[in-house]
Amino acid sequence: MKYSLQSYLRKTQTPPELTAIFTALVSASKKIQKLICVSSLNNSCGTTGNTNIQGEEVQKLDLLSNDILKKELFESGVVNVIASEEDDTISHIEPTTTTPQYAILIDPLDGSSNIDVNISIGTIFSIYDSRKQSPMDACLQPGRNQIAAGYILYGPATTFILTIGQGVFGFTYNPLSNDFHLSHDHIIIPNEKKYYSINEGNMNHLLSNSISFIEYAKKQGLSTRYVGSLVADFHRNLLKGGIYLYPGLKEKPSGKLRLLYEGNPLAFICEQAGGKATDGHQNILDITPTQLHQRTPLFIGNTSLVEKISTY
Ligand code: P6P
Repeated sequence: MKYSLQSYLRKTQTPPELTAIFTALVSASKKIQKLICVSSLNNSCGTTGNTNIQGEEVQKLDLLSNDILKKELFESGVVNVIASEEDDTISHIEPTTTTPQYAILIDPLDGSSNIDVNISIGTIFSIYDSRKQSPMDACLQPGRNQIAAGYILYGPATTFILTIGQGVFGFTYNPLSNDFHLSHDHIIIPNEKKYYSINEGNMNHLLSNSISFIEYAKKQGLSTRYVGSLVADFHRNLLKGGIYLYPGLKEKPSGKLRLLYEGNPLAFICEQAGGKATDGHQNILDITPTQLHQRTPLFIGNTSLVEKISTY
């Protein structure tokens, strides 16, 4: 049996506080995965009838996942502040010990509109040191300051992708051992570019640079793949080569995706795998956030494809 996530963290001498956070995320992901598998059987799928601060319909599993993640992370004893897509503002506790404290930013269940149609969805997380700032300022750091980041993809397999700044590694859940085992040792985005991912239904709302890029991508023979779950589209392009685009639109110049818990963690992962992420002008990781839920255009994947956008 390949390294478990825990044994891999020990082998790489991951700091014990980070190991505690990953242990909490593993525990939460096992619970979330089980809920997803039976959601259509126990009425936990569908919407709550409410909309969140994003103005999006809240799926029941969004809230259940959010609650599970926050409970596990705060119980780790090393997290003092959490920002979530599902919460209007931060949740924080006064540190009870002198051990390093961390801020975690999460998209509890990205792509949750796909739950009811059995398409892959995921939890995205971003980790910062929170000892030197107020709880809110700790969450508003540029992506470059991330200590670690990753996502758990709930698909045909449940895969935990992470980086602590020393490359990107993937661990896949084995129901027989009830544990995650190393399955992707040091992911590097392939030079061959296979896919471009964009909602072409927005064609009439796209700015000229995105339209020009789509034409370029077609001429280059890239295939289009778009499942409506950022984490799934990103993961496929990370492993196979390609680019995901959610650009600014004529009516929404900042686009749809959120900088803090979608753009930054995936940009950190992508850069660690040899790729790049920009907002069309600057590296995502260099943006200094001003608001928890601020949105950003996102172009992420092979460096050559991402930089091509900036030429338009
Ligand atoms: P659209 C899901 O709500 C999400 O945030 C991403 O996971 C996904 O890529 C995108 O929105 C889909 O948005 O406008 O294409 O339906």
